Amino acid sequence: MKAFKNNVTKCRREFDKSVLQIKSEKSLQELRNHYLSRKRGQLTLLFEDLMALKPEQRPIAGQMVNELKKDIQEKLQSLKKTFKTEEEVVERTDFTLPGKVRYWGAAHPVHLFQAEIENIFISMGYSIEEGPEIETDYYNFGALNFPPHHPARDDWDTLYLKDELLLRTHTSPVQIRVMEKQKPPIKIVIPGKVYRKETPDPTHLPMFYQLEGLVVDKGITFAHLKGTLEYFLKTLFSEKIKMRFRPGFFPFTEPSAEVDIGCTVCEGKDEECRVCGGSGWIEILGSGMVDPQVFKNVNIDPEEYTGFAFGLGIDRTAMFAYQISDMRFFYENDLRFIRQFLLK
Ligand code: 2NM
Repeated sequence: MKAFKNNVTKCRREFDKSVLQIKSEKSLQELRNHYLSRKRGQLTLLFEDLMALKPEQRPIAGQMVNELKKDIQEKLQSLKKTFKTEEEVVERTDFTLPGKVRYWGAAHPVHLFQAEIENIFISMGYSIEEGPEIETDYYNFGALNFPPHHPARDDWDTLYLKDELLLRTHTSPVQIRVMEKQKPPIKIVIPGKVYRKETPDPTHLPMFYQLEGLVVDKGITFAHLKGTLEYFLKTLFSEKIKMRFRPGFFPFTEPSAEVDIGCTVCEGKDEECRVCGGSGWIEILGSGMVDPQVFKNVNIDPEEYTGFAFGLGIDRTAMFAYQISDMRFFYENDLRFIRQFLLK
């Protein structure tokens, strides 16, 4: 009886050990056969040994073997279940379904275009300057020679915050700040957000991007302005682009000129062109020679120094360059739109 008991314990120990090695349904089946096979299974052998015991010992011995058998069956059953669930998961995965698409971010087209413009000016020796978007009335208007009741100061165009504070309507206040601090020669471009009280439509936004430039040195003439802007526009658009200078007016430059380029869409051939309105020309830049009064405001002697300045809307110009029909597309944050410009 003692030897029989030892055999049962040994069998249980061996089973407990082998069950830990089971990694597949196949090895599970092999283990089941080894213990529960009717012909040569370990339990069958134990039952055979049991018959060799004295009749009065058999019930207790039988109980021991039955308990072991039950434990082995339960353990094998639960193992089988874990394999089943793994199998079912594999079966339920439909690899023909489209994967989860993760959209990654992209450089914004307006910023890409801004970088393109900046690089042209960097190649000409300009440096990039930035300044605050909240400005005082003086930096946005006064120092730039706007008379006190100039219509641009009207609430209609300018977003006032409180008292003397407003959202800058152009980046020119940065030019004033630089000229106050830095002696000529000055050769800078200033990109940044500007604000105007506008209702959004295909060509107007209450916030847009501008890039302005300023050159101040001894002997700077309108010829420098013209040559610089011609080189800039030909590099940005194409060597073949048509250009024209028209007289214009700004309080801070004298003389002033508007710069047009030949329409990039219809090339002047479509009388009903939606981009140029049939005129064949697109207004692209404002420019001029810095007014002597502006120099006086920042303590630069206009008898010693002259300079030119210019400005353009980055998003507006990007619209022509990329032939986008509505400037609002830039700010709808639709990745399908924004990601198109990655490779340009
Ligand atoms: C423009 C057009 C023409 C300009 C002038 C100045 C300053 F500060 F020197 F007076 N800054 N920017 C200027 C001149 C800007 O943008 C359409």
